[in-house]
Amino acid sequence: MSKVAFITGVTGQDGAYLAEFLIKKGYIVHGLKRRSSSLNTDRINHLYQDPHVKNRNFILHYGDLTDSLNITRVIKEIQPDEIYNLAAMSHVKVSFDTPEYVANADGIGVLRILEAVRLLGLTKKTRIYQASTSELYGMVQQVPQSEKTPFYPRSPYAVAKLYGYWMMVNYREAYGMHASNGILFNHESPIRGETFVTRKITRALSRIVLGMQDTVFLGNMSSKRDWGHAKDYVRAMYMILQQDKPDNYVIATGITTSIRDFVLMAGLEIGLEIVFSGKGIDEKGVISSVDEKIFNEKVGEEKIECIKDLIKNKKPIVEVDPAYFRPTDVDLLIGDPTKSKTILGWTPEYDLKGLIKDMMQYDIKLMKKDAYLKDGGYKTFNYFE
Ligand code: NDP
Ligand code: GDR
Repeated sequence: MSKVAFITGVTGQDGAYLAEFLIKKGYIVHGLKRRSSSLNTDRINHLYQDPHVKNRNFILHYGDLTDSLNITRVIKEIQPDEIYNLAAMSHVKVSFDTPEYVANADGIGVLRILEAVRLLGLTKKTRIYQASTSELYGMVQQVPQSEKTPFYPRSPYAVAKLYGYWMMVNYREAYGMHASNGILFNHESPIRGETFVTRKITRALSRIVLGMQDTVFLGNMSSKRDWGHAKDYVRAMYMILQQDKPDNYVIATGITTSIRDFVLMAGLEIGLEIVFSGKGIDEKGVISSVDEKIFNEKVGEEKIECIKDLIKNKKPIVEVDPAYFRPTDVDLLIGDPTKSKTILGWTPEYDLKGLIKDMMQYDIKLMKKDAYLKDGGYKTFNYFE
């Protein structure tokens, strides 16, 4: 008999990778998707199965984490062996604009799932994974951060996630439920949301070298993140639910890098050397040189003259816009993954260089497609914030 998994947030970055991973493992995967005025299933279209096909192993349900009746009904119908609660309004900056909604979806949403499982009498059958986050550490109390580091959340998003974290612990202790928290540090990929900083950078650099955009505006470039690849991190989620006992696990690489250095590394990936000068909101990044061999191989020699012009004119390609500053930011995150390494046996396959290579390759190709459409007189999607 195949195991049955229920993934909330299946249309998101992690949901898409996890659904693919579990289907390959032989699971029947059910996913919760929100109704939206335009299709929002881009990341999972390759997994889609026509509802008229018999014995489907990927099934979508309409729903929303803010609707208890919906969540309870869907769980009743599915009777899942495993629930992965990945749904959330996951953008930290946006959570300052929509704090009440975030408390409802990201915080109370977790309670709705736990209560549904309890009320339906599934506490012994259903294991639950909660997408907890390194944002819980906020103003960090220890470096590096482990499962024992005290939390100090710094955004409405992180405060809502803190509620969800402790609800998981409480239901585990109160009702003996197999309820686990993965405290995941930032993880990215070619299908990362376009407004998170890594993807914003890889997309913008790709557009700049193809002559489709002049500048990328960023916020706080000095903050540091412990970045991994989402493919490695969804594997950790699965491993957490295969343990006999529920627990909390930090998933991280143990290496931290500033946003500024991410820009430099993304540039080097396609042969560009970028240098920064100036301080605060006057900081700017320009291309100082190009490795033609790498550039021609990764982008294409037809664009080399434009790059030479950018170098000659010293035209800034990176600038600061305070609109992207947060009322309170998280300056430094670096995880200690010792527990997940020793107990789960989890180790990441990608390092940051490999992650950036994957993202740049994807975005160069994507933007070349856009440029081609534009040149042919066709409309392209608007991807801007
Ligand atoms: P995304 O933003 O890519 O995906 C979020 C998913 O949640 C989308 O499918 C979205 O649907 C769905 N969603 C949002 N609000 C609701 C709601 N009210 N009801 C139902 N579904 C909803 O996030 P990621 O894939 O990057 O992250 C997955 C989870 O892991 C999130 O909970 C995030 O907070 C957490 N996390 C992420 C980390 C990261 O670095 N990526 C690190 C640590 C934790 P739609 O497509 O319709 O918008
Ligand atoms: P984060 O990711 O807040 O860590 O949350 P994000 O990529 O948004 O920001 C990382 C850091 O970069 C700085 N920054 C910018 N951020 C954005 N989005 N846009 C910019 O232009 C920009 N310039 C600088 C930010 O200030 C911040 O310091 C992600 C989400 O996936 C959460 O859901 C998840 O819980 C955490 O990672 C772990």
